[in-house]
Amino acid sequence: FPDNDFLRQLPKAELHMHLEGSLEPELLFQLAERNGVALPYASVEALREAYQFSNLQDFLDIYYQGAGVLQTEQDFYDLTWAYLERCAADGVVHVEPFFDPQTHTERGISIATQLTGISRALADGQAKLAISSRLILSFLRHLSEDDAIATLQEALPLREHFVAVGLDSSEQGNPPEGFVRVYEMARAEGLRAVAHAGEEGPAEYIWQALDLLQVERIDHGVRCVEDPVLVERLIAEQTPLTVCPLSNTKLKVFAKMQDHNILQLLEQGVKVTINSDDPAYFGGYLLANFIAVRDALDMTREQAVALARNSITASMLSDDEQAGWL
Ligand code: ES4
Ligand code: ZN
Repeated sequence: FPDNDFLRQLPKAELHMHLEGSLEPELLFQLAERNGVALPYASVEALREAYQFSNLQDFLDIYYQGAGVLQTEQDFYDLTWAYLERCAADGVVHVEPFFDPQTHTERGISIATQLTGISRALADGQAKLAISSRLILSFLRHLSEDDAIATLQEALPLREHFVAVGLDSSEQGNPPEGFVRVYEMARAEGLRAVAHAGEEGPAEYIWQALDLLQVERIDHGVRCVEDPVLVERLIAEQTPLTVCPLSNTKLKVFAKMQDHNILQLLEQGVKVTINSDDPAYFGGYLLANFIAVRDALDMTREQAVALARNSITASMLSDDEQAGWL
């Protein structure tokens, strides 16, 4: 089985992570102090102890509360830069992170403030760490489609900073069919499209994301197994699934890592990748996710190589850019 160094040195891309989900308790406390924000936790340790979730909504409540300390352009820079340093340590060569603009515009922080801080860190990541990146603007599905459209309109003048749109937050009861217009508008602007589907929601939401939103990747997608016809389609079209093993166990999508279906999907021919989702909340960054899958599911070297390779070929890098890592 592949040892940690073997997994670290494999060139890997991370295609599913939320920048706000890489806010470590230490930085969260620092930013709270810097910005004069009162926290309902006495210490870094007390905050970490609160990171016990029984489902997605449990997590989202604490994640949105944590994001409240992010206020200035420098805060968004520091958040993004800390993530990129973790990537460098894990052998991640390319990242396609999400940011959730509505989490911050709701608090009076402009998309320009968010995007300039994030972009400056991503540019430094390329210059100083040789990590390439493409940023994804993600809509919150618990808010209305009109709110998503207003968000897209506010972001379009900063169009050069992001390449795609995504859809995240509370999945059940907020199906993709509610966001057809905003995805149409985004695609008309030349933006690419992905969406979370089939994490807690049913296989039907994966069909909708593919057929109605015309996404090129499904974020999570692990509930596809409940519909064999859908699995056949994902294999035939080689639609990537950006799977997040530690996230899925922390949020009880699977009771334990031994129950996770990622290697079954890989062996069936589905183009699955490994990702960290919200690494500060779920117990580890990309390498920790590879290690957790190896340890629980006896991942072979060949499977590790295939997963790393899938992360490159499922990325939004051009064929020429991908070729350098294959
Ligand atoms: C998320 Cl794990 C997960 N699922 C849906 N939306 C999210 N936003 C941040 N993490
Ligand atoms: Zn996610």
